[in-house]
Amino acid sequence: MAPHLRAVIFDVDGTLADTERDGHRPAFNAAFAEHGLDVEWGAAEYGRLLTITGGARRIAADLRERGVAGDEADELAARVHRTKTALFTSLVTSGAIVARPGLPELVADLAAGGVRLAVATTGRRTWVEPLVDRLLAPHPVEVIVTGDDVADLKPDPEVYLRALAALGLEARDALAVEDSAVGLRAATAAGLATVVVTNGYTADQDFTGAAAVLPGFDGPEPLRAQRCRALHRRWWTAGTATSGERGGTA
Ligand code: XBP
Ligand code: MG
Repeated sequence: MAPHLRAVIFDVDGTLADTERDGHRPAFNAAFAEHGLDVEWGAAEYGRLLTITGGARRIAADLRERGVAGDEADELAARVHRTKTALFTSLVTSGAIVARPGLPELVADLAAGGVRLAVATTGRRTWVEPLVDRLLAPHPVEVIVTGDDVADLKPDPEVYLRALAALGLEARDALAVEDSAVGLRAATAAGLATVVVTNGYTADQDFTGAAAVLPGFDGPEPLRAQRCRALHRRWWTAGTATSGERGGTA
């Protein structure tokens, strides 16, 4: 039987909004300063650090690189990350973070077509909930799974598996939307067809296995509900194709 698209599960950072370079990064830097640390992540350096998912893990890895011992790095990272989370939450509630162009139209179209909405992110619930509310309201987001809810962060599939379980759906019933190779790996490992919408940090990454790789939601062929359905169906019906053939730029 042909697959039927019942839900779209969105990643948050880089997908719903371009949060990383001018949102999370300055919040991390301000937190370092508040804790008296002489650390400032530049835009290019931050891009490299993004392969380490989860803010606390990212800070700890950088502190270890700078010679801070293992346990001490983890404890200091946890404290700095609490400050960063508070700062970034204030940024979110100030309304400074806006949706990527075309996202509101896609979400409205999905909701109008009866496609359920969910979120699967590495970020912390404290800021994820108000951000999702600001960017996706008035459309109901039934399920939000965050970095607080999982034992293992992306590229582990746990966040997507939990989202599917909470929706009561199989992987075949849903489509993931991601911006990064790490996110694609997580969604693919959960068995999901995945559309990648790239951004400045991720455009050159390897997206083999994606249902499509797009530079944005808008463009000559904007991503809307009908195209999501077509890409989802094609990915599943090309089930015997190699992951390379499933990728591409449709
Ligand atoms: C992106 C991440 C997060 C953010 C920072 O997650 O890896 O760590 O960079 O947020 P996704 P936190 O793309 O899955 O949304 O500081 O709250 O971790
Ligand atoms: Mg992302």
